Amino acid sequence: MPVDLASVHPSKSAVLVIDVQNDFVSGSLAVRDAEQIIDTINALLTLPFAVKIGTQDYHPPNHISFALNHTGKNEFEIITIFPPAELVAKRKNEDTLPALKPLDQVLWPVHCVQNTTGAAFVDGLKHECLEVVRKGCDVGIECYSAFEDPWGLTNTGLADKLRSRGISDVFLVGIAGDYCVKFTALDAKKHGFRTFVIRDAVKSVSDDGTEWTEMTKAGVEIIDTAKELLAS
Ligand code: VGL
Ligand code: ZN
Repeated sequence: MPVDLASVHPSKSAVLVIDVQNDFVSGSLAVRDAEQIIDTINALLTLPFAVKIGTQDYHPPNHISFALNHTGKNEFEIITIFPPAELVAKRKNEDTLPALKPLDQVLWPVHCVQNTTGAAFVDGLKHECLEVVRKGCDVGIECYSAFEDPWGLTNTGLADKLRSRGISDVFLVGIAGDYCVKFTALDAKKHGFRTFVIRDAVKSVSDDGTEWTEMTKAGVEIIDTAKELLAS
């Protein structure tokens, strides 16, 4: 069903440009054809969104998601990770809360290391207008979502930032559709934002397309092409 864009107000809308960084476009974790969405994203950034955010995956060199940091493990193998005890202990009323479950973690090539070119926005992206939000900065925590880690132990402040600026609707574009875009969209919805993902401004690692079904089921609205917004 086509999305009713007449109900969208730019003054209450934010665009979230997810992880358009060198390593995901031409570097160690390059997503196929990712360079093809840059012009579309730049065109969207000319629209009068009240808030324009650019997220960066931003890992320390010893990050838990890097295969290199796990002796005897290969890239793309899956391991089980546990919530870091020192962060769990800091939870308010920890003794009354349900235990946090271990999670599967894909082991990635080293990517988006803090203060490296790989972590920088790609040159072609018109990023001067973007407010930067960084995630994955803690050694022991993977954080695909630009809002918070999967255990809710750390958060980037993005939800509060958007709320304090009167944002009700968010539009997501970027990389990777099946990781950071998907998890950010699901969290945006969970936080109560009307959430749109612009399909032709997203590239995924896998091409099975399951992320689109998953997002739709969660109430995320998919806009097939940026042209629908650029023309409205
Ligand atoms: C991402 C894999 C590892 C992403 C981040 O930005 O989608 N994917 N870290
Ligand atoms: Zn990462």
